Amino acid sequence: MAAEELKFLLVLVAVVSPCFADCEPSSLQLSAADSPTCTDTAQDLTKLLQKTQEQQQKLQDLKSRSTTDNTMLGKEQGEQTDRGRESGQTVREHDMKVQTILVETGRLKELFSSSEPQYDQLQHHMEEMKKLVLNLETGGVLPLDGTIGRNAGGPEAEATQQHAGKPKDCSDVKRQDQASPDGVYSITVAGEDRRVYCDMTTSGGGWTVIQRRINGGENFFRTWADYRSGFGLPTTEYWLGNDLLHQLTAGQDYSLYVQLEDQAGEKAFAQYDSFKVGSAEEKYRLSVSGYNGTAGDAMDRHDQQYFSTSDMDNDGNAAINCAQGYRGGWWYYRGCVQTNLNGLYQGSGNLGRGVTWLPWRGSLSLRRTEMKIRPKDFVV
Ligand SMILES: [Ca+2]
Repeated sequence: MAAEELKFLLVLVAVVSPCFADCEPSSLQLSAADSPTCTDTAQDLTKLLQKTQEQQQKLQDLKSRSTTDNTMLGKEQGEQTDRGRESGQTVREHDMKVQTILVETGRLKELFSSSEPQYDQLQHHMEEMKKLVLNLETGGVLPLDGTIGRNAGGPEAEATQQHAGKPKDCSDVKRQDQASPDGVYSITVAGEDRRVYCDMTTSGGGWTVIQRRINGGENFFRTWADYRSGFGLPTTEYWLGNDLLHQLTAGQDYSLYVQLEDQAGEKAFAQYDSFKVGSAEEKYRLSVSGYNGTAGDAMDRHDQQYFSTSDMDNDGNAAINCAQGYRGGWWYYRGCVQTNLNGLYQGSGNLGRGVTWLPWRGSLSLRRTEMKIRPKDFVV
């Protein structure tokens, strides 16, 4: 703008100079209108003065607008700073909320972990209650859980079992108390406490149930790891676990009792004098012999076989995976099955992959099965 002002002043001087040069000062003062040249010049001068004033006004306007803009800019900057401050404050508030939520989540996790045993206990009691109701409805077909009777007396009743020494199996429980009813008891094997179902009545009692199917509520088509550690509930359907089977039968000679019931409610049994399960390194190899019973000897073909699951094929048949084909975990042999007690629970269906005992009911799936073991030297 300063350059434009300077240019304007130079033009002004250039225009006015001839006027002063051409006109006498007196004539300019007294009768400028008399001189045509000076009159024109005066008019030009007036216009230029007006333009000057206009330019000055414009300059003034621009200055004041600039000031206004600066003021507004300052104000906006101030507002932005405020907003930034507010934004920072909001982020801090969010951070604090997130921290609070994390602390609360941790507390809930802790609470949940500490509640798990109570939850398991409640779940167990619920199963017991369901069973009691079922018993009442069916007129006492299912055996009652002995722990209900024992726990009815409170902690004192539980202590009675413990003070008498920790039982390693159901035969110990029976020895400690001949009046022990059928039901769930705690046993201790290799320092590990486990809850198992004890059959205290069949053929003198003292049987530790290692497998049971009653209603198809439990999935038995499981992995090597599941069969190793065991699964299910002792009150309903379960597999004790291959590690525990090995630990129990490695230290003492055991017998096996297999109880079967078909869809019509017909019953049969198979008893074996000797039953042993090898270690994990031995792929839980089965040794079973000395049959007697009414169901026929289906285990004979499974004797000396390794345990197999769908994810661990030890069946000796290179062409197929028996565990996968027969949907279970078992001591499958080269021809797969003579019995498949851990197969699919199929009710009255017959798909050939069911809970079978071929010498008795062919490939018809059974309704109830129980495998239970007891030391060979147990005196009835
Ligand atoms: Ca195979």
